Amino acid sequence: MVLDKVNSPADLKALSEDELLALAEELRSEIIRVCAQNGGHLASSLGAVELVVALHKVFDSPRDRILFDVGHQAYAHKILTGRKEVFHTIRQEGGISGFTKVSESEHDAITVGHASTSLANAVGMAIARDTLGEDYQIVSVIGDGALTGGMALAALNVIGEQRRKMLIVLNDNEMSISENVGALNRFFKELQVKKWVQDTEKWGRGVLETISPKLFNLVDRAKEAAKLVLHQENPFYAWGVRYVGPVDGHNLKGLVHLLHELKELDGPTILHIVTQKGKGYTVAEADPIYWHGPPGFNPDKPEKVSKGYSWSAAFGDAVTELAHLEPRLFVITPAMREGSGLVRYSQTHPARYLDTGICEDVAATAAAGMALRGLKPVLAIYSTFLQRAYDQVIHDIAIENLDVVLAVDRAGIVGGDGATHNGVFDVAYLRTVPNVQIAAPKDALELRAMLKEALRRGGPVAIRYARDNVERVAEGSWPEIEWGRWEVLKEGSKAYVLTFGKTLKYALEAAGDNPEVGVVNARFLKPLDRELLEKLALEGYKLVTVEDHQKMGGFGSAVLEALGELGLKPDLRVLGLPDQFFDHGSIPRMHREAGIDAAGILEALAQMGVRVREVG
Ligand code: TPP
Repeated sequence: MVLDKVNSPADLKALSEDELLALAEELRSEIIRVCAQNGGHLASSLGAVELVVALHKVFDSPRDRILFDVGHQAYAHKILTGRKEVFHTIRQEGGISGFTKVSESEHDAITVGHASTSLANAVGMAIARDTLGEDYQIVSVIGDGALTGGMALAALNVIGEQRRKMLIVLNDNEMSISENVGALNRFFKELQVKKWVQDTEKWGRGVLETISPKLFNLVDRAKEAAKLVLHQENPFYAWGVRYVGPVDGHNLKGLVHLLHELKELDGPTILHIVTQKGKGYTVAEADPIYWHGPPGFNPDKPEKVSKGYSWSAAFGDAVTELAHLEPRLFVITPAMREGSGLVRYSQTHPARYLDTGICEDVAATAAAGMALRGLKPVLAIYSTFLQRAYDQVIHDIAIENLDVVLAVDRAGIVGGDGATHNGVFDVAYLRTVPNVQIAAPKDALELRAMLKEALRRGGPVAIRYARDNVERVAEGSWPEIEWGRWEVLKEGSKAYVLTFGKTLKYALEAAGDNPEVGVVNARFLKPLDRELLEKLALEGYKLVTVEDHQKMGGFGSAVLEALGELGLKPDLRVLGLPDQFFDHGSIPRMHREAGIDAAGILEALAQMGVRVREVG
């Protein structure tokens, strides 16, 4: 095995071209083996193997900085940079991260997980390098999906003006998680076609057919489109960035030679490589959407597995039905059709569906524009990615109290993706914004009731739910809900646990059949049910608030503020996530550590003198 000889990029530099080819195949096998075991970003990492090998052959990491946008395609980079022995722990409790992480390795240039940050980081690094009089190269690897992000495009504007030495490798596989979208993406396709048409003319049809019949079919199909661009300027030229490509990103020897050529060029250069997502693994090539980030699988017999009925699916089913009842409903996703449960919706209501690309800010402000002109937009967005659209929520949506529903998915600690993806800030950052209301359903029926009522009432409403499964409900179920009212799920004689969403199950578990402990489904986080809160406090109940969210600024804080305004001081404990980041790992372990699980609730109750069963 060539890989046995490689423990660092320096070892790789000593290999012959043929050994490099063997190494690439061995890396593929290792990535497949470990993803089969742990799950992970399989297809993206398989597509980038040759690129990673070529970069480490030509550049000198960690002196040269190699930045991976999103950082999910860097598995080969991890294996090659001293993490071979621990690669099998990727995304696991105590193991290495699924993304690049500065504190994990000197070879990881940026800590990342959200898309479109690498170019701004790269220009910042180039400025630092030049200001400090240092000399090294900065290479940013960015996918065509990540390049749809406004941050990346705005950074190009700075890069083109600054004209500092850097290399941007555009890894174009025509896929984001789903098919990539946007005008720039169409242009990249046209560039590819243009190149192939030129090659056809140069080499003749026969040669190209034997090289790549698939590409050739595409040329035939897209010749019309090609005519449009053959005589047009390349847009990167206008940006002041040198453009090279498109070239085959799986031709390892070719890549090595080309990168050597580009390595010392001054100013910014874009190398456009064309790759296939899932390369080298038949199922992943055929269905790169499923194999973008599959759970574990049998590598000898890879099959799709059902992950169960998720909150996202429940949301997707609800909006698909609701759109039949509400003709002004319009659903927006920033590049998360699959993750947000919107495949069926997008097929059923294609005219009332928009994928903005990885551009949460545009998604939020487009929702505002739709609401200003009479639509009822629902923006389906992960809690962690909504962070990218905070100003848009305030400035474009909330000030004019526009009718925009935010369907906030993946709320709480998410597990394998780690600190960059935990949805643990949204209650805090949303509840400070005037006009924004926040609800959190306990089940799919409540989700439906909240969605319907949010659309009826208008104004900005965030409905938050976890990365979890939920019980499926019958089509056509549209129960009513009393807006702003909490629900007492269990009466207690001495104490009440106030919580919502995922942690309700912990509260019910802790309460069990203990007559002293009651449980409230605090399903409205803003406004709170002040009437019930006041009643419980006045009647002398001890209170415990629980949330899978930062303690600071969250639900417990809101309860304390309300009690403070009412001049009430019940015996109260606030349970939530402490002032720290949680890395990837086991959700129950992190909930235990934070003390927000059943045992944590029992501990808090015991401290307040409530009789509870043995705390284990
Ligand atoms: N929004 C942000 C800000 N960050 C994210 N990581 C995502 C959404 C979710 N996401 C992760 S990877 C990805 C998306 C949308 C697609 C990236 O596509 P591309 O950059 O082309 O890389 P590929 O996986 O195709 O190699």
